Amino acid sequence: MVKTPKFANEKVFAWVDKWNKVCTPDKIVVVKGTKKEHIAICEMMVKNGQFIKLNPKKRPECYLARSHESDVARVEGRTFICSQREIDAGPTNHWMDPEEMKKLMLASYKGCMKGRTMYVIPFAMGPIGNPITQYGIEITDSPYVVVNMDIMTRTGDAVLKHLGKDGDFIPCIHSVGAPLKKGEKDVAWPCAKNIEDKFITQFPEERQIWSFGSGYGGNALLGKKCFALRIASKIAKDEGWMAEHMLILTLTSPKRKQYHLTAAFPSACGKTNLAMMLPKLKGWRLQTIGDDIAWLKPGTDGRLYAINPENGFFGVAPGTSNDSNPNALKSCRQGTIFTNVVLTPDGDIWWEDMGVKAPAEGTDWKGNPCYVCKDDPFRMGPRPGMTKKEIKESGYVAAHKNSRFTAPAENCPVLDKDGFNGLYKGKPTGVPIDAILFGGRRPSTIPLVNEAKNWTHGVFMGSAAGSEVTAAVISDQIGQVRRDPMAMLPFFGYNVCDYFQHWLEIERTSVDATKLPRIYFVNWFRKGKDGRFLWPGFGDNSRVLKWICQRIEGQVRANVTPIGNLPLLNDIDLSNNEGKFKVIPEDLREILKVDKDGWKKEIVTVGASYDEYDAKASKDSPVRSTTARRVPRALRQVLSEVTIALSK
Ligand code: GTP
Ligand code: SPV
Ligand code: MN
Repeated sequence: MVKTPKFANEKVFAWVDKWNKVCTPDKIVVVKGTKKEHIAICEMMVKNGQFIKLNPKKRPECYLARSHESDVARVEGRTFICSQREIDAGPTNHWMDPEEMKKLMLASYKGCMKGRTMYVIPFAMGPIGNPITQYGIEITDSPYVVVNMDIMTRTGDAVLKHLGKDGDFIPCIHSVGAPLKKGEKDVAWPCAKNIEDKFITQFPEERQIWSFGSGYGGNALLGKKCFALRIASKIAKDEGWMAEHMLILTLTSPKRKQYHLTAAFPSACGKTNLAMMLPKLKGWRLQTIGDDIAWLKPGTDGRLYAINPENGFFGVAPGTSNDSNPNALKSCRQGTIFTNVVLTPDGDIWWEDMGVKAPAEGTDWKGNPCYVCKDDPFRMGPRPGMTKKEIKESGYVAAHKNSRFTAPAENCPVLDKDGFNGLYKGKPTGVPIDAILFGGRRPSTIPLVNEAKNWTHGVFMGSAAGSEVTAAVISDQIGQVRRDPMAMLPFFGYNVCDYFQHWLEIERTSVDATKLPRIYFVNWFRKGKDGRFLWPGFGDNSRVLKWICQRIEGQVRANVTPIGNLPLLNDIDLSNNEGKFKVIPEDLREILKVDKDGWKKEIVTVGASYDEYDAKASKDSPVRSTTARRVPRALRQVLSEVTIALSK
């Protein structure tokens, strides 16, 4: 066994020592968090065949990784909330008794790092020293995880220094689950190939994270979904704040008034795009604070203040283009890790809908050759000379649908540096939030934008959110609409009904509830009968954000309907309506209507999701001891009010 290194913090030492004994690595490296170290690990991975170095003239300090085919997205079926009692994990989570889970996983971890290096990553979720920031120690045997964590979080010595002798942190253990025999050569993407051998486990009471068998994204970069959402949502509930799957942005009006908005959309439903959007409306300026996670705390004035706990973007590559999201493309110009995209012959990268012509030949995400399509220079196929139709029918994509870039936030040309550093008017409070948006991919029924009548109605809207399942998760239900309350379905660290109650408590316990953000529901994804999008989206979404700001200022009236407050047709600013994508006025009329029949069905399925949550609670604890175990009465009340209003 190798010797456990010394740490000033006894708890850090104990965590590392424990796993050193279990995992028996060949070597232990404590991550310093310097650029030199980052590059050295990347270059070592190039030597080992785990990274491809991209052309430094085109993409300085950028690398490409190709994952194993079994390891391309989050695995919700293998994700567990192991609270002491099943009821505390709630009806939406997979649960197992914590002691049983530990026994099971310890057997997997035994000797799992043989032949490998154990890295110890001290990391911060949030700017180091900010009062909202929390800290973690991730142990991992994946150098890919180390360099991705370097980008996605603040890592290294500065964190250990901040922790001092007895600072607290969230202990995290991760292994790809692929020990090496003596002399055995490593593969390009080590992982446990059987899905049943992968575990993504949260222990919410102990505040620990154990992950095994996957090296990809939210399964392995434990600061992100496991910590900043699942564990943090539980801490937030206990302490009276909120950990949400939300982007944060700063919007400045032509009159220079600043607004801060957050938006919760499910995975691959447009957070990164909205967070960096280039407004089509002249005079409006948008800046990015975060693109995936927000931690919100009630301030002494009753407002909610938000920070982005992350330090980089783990963004969906396909679809990212100069037309859709130029600022994301610019964020990938250097120091970026690409995973599962196409490699071009000149050492650059390519993906579907990048808005860049495909090279004649390239290498697809599986490492196989791919070729430009015969009749569409923006597509690639697995054989030379294929037509667009042939490629489409084969279902082939050259870049995986959930291929991603890991880019440093500091690369973003429109980063709101103060907000990103947790500062507002020089103080480390985070930024005060004016509006919270919910949304999802809904081809029908849900209008372009809908304002909640009050906080409780807004919580209802969030609880009723639904979306088509995307490739961000390994699932056989991609494309089907599922309920995804607050875009948190895969990320609740506790019982969803308690989570709803917690949202309601935020208002009840507020020192000044009139200062809470207004709540809106948006849908950029309405489709016509012909399958075409009825709204151009992207930069045109600024038209909706302007309306929201005008509502906040009381400058425009609304169409008060049974489902909420909708814009009057003429209040959506259609200036500068030109370019590749345009708003078509008839379509706009369509997506601002209340589709009564559609809504009657919608509301029934919302009720059915509530019933499902309640049924599970009844099964687990037949005695109705606390209402918090069930969908809160206040939300049932809104449901019946909307139902009655729709029937009139
Ligand atoms: P995660 O990183 O998985 O949480 O995803 P995300 O919510 O950040 O989604 P992202 O912004 O990466 O967008 C995912 C996909 O949605 C991309 O293919 C985008 O092109 C597409 N998309 C984003 N915004 C819009 C929009 O306004 N309209 C349309 N039609 N598509 C959009
Ligand atoms: C998501 O799925 O919401 C993501 C990607 O942001 S992952 O980090 O893999 O969860
Ligand atoms: Mn996300």
